[in-house]
Amino acid sequence: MNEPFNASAYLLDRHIDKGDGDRLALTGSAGDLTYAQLLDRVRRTATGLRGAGLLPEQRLLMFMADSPEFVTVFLAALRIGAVPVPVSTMLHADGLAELLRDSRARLLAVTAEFADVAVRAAASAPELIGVLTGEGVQVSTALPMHALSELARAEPDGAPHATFADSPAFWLYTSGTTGTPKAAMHRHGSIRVVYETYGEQVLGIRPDDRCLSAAKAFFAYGLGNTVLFPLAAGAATILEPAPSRPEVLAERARTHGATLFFAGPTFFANMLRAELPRHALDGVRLSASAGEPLPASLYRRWTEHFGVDILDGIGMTEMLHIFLSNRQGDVRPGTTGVPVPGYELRILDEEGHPVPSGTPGTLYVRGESTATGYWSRYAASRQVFQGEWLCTGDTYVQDADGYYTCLGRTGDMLKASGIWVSPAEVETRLLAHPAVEEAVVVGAADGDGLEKPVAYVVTAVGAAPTEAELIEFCREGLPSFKRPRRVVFVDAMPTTATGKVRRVELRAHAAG
Ligand code: 3SK
Repeated sequence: MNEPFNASAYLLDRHIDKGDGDRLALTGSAGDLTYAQLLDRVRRTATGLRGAGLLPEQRLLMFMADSPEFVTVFLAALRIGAVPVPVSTMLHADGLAELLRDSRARLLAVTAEFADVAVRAAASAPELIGVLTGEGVQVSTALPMHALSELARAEPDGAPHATFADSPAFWLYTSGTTGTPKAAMHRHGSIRVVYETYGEQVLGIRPDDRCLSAAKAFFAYGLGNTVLFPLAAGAATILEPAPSRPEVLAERARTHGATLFFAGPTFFANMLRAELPRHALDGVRLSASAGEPLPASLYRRWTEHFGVDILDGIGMTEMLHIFLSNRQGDVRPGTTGVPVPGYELRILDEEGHPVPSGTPGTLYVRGESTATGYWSRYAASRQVFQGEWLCTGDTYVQDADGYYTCLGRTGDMLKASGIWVSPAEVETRLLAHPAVEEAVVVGAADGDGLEKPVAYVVTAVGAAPTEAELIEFCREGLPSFKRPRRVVFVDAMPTTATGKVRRVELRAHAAG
């Protein structure tokens, strides 16, 4: 039902109405804000955004570090019915300009770290009418500039704009690992959906929690962890504007009392590599992983070292957050667990028929947090949003107990000797070798033009395995046809802006 609903009021005013205004909402290096203080800032900034010319449903691009300014701008835009669009702070000026033009944004908000790039991009965005600047921004542009600190001195606005649960709320750009960026459009109501499903029923988030995320808030994963879940629960979020590094986050966790810690597999691996002390995350009651499958070996090493459990899950920007996850007390390492309550999954073969358990196929999901489509991308929307179902493009298999395991992107599967080979299976075997730190397997044509597995390997510090040794190790632990025919040693894997391995690049190299 499309009932009146404003997500900003849901995340803030609701707590004040319950008498929780004095509870801590934001903490971190920029200081603390209670719910009442944050709401006051948001209401003033809402007035300021209107004054800067932003109307309901118009876009405001956010090129901002995780900070009180980020949270304030995001919530103030939602409050007036406008559409905040947080984008990756790793973009260069050309990429940012492309998103400004694609979204037809009217305003661009920027924090000091990214101001140079932002003003260069703003010059190539003809529909922009102003730039909102965070603390310490020195640069200037031909456009009107509005300091966020000034906007926050405007008169507090009255009631939130009369949006509905189905009103456009915010957009998040996604490009997968190959394609051009597309904005997934989310509804106000989806924020409540992801909180009541994954937030409450999987994380079990409580008002006394403090959330810390290595994934930044411009990613869907980070936005949920850093803004949506903690504020929906009346809990606190720990904001870290600096790039995520293991030592920095461990220190932040200690000084600000993190109880929930969110990251992706690569970051968990980096934390182990950083040789942090065992007690570094003592106050953390639970961790969550997403972005790519968490190998069982990494899960075991991390949980043994830090003594904190990790719930591995999978989400998509198009679904806003995680819809398949392991559960506390029931983690099956190496699997992605079972559907989050509120979501339905099915695995289909190439003809669109459901496959029996044990047979791989493409994973589809349906749930109430699905984006309404991609902005201005009709063909791509029709491919991905198929009625109520969304095609994830991931190959999954469900075991007899109902647990789901990722076998890679549908396009990542390869055939060797005419039989499907899951790169993940070969990678898991390679990772079991003590000299292997990271492994990625792709398909490449051999001398006969037949596809065979090729492994890319980052070796453990001080180890120097030979190619023959690793191939033999795989032959011993796998059906022989699955063994890599070549092993290429690399210093680091090529990754996308969101830290996912660029398999497409490795495939091109292997073919090369
Ligand atoms: O990559 C994921 O697993 C993910 C998780 C939550 C939200 C968004 C994404 C892409």
